[in-house]
Amino acid sequence: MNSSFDEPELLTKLAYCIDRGKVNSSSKFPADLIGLPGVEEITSELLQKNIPPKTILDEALLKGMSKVGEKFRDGKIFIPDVLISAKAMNAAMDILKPYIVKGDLKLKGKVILATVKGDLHNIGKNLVKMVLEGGGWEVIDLGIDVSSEKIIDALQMNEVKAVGLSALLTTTMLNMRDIVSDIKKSFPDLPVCVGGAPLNKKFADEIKAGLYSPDPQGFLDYLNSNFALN
Ligand code: B12
Repeated sequence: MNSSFDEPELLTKLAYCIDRGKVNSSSKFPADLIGLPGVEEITSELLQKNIPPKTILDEALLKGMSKVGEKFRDGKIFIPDVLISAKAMNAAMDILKPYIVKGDLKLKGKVILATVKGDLHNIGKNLVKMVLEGGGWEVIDLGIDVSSEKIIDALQMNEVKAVGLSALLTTTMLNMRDIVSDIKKSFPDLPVCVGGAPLNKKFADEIKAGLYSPDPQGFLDYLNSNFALN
């Protein structure tokens, strides 16, 4: 479907579709956009017009997702809204994937995420993953119930800018303490960001994590402002 808009207008529309979670013209959601082109059509049209994938990523997809992250942080939208936008973002990234594989489009860097040993809660960690990926970062998701050894193995195999750890139980907060300490023994300068409902800055300072954010956006902002963007 060719919507015959010019490039800046298409980029703005694409950012809006990410923000609203509009995947394609057949999507039944959002109701007020039924029948209109979504991220799939607009991303393809921009590529057909020879707009560089990096422009599409920076000027539309990341702008749209950053709005989503900020609204979620400010309590203006809720988990289902983030999931819907993440679905739209993934649809666009699927179209851009061949350019990433070819090396035409570089992501900002790699981050490891894990829910700590003993803890099976992954909803919060998955939201962090979506927001970071939506922000242009490559996430190595080690999953739930993750040991220090698994994280250190992954760190040895990948050049990573930071690690994010999640814990939802007061009991597994203690495991988080050990994991942070193990990571810091092998990688003293690596930023480790901790999060999860029972945590606070005081605890993060006590376990010498270095970084605490109550929400995904805080971690994304940290990464974006501390590591050179390509
Ligand atoms: C869903 C849930 C489960 C599901 C998990 C399913 C899944 N796939 O995740 C299941 C049923 C498996 C479960 C099991 C248990 N649960 Co449970 N669970 C919950 C529940 C209802 C919601 C948690 C959740 O997903 N919240 C939504 C997410 C989005 O919030 P979040 O994780 O905090 O993440 C946000 C931020 O904290 C932050 N964040 C999170 N991680 C990170 C990481 C970084 C790096 C950053 C920057 C930010 C960040 O970003 C997110 C978005 O803002 C909570 C109660 C509640 N209302 O919170 C209890 C709760 C966490 N569970 C609890 C308990 C006790 C258990 C069990 C021990 C129950 C039992 N007796 O078996 C088991 C433990 C299993 C285990 N070993 O982990 C207690 C914990 C009490 C405590 N203080 O320790 C709670 C608080 C319920 C209660 N009130 O008693 N649980």
